[in-house]
Amino acid sequence: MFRTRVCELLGIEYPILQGGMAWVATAELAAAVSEAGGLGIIGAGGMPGEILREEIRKARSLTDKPFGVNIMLMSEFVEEQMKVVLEEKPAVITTGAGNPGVYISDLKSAGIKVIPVVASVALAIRLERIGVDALIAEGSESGGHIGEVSTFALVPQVVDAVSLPVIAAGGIADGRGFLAAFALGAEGVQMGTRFVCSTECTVHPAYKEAIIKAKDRDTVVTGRPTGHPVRCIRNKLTRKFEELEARCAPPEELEELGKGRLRAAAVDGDVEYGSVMAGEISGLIKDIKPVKQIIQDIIKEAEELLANLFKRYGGCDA
Ligand code: TUI
Repeated sequence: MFRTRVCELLGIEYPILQGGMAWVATAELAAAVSEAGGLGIIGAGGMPGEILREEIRKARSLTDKPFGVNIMLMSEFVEEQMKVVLEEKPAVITTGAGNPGVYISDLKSAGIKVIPVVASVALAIRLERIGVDALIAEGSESGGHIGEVSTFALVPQVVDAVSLPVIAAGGIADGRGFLAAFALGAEGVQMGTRFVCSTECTVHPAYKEAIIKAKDRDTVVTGRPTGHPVRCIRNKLTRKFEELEARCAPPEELEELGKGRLRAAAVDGDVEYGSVMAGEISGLIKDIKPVKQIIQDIIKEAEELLANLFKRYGGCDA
């Protein structure tokens, strides 16, 4: 069940992608997700090209299955990262935080599948025209850098605007979210926060604990005045951002405050003064489990839920 064009395109068993989170989605996590039948994605984030090359080679040593690399288009290393991926040729590139238009033809010529993250219908239409393979429609429930439209509203609008397969992201962490995405017309899901709380994720344990402790209202969006809104778990750093924003501090001051903060949380475990980027669905996540179990549980839950919904609302006498 749930075999879609996304499975065919990527050569994977389950239409589940793991978000390519900077400083969090390492070769170990990506390889574990690919081994479990989804698509693991290395987060290139702010890595220099040669470090990215090592991560790609490490993932290759851990799995024979296809995996991807996410290129964060705001990174200062984008050009060298693109050069490395054109040489190393991972199966798939996802992009985020911008318009990847200028890189598409080189990536396609190298035989790499390209799946950009979009946060608007307009960019989805533009990218379909220039030949990308699928799209990830990411709603504002997501962690990290976000757009303005929620998943529930964005996904069906993108699905109606393009013929390409659409993968839903933002606010999905269990079988209910998975099935809801399919009801909206998606042919796959991408999850970030759920995979942070996996055994194989190499992020600092305090980062995982912060997600597990979080309740429904514990994520906040800061940085709107900079034009780069970011969703994180509320802590001393986000309060500092809120203070600066309340007194209309210049955007450069906000940018300065954010520098190096994701690394501080993810690598050093500074969950007070670091950026603990995580989605609104954090409140639903209560445990750390192996990647394989996360994927199996979601598929099983979605299958049972679909059967129960059909029993209750489908059929002739419904
Ligand atoms: O990229 C993300 N999420 C991220 S990147 C990141 S690293 C970071 N570190 C410090 C500060 C800020 C970021 C953390 N989380 N998600 C994909 C995503 N892409 N969300 C929204 C977008 C997006 C936004 C605008 C994609 C395209 C876009 O288009 C602009 C245009 O030119 O049309």
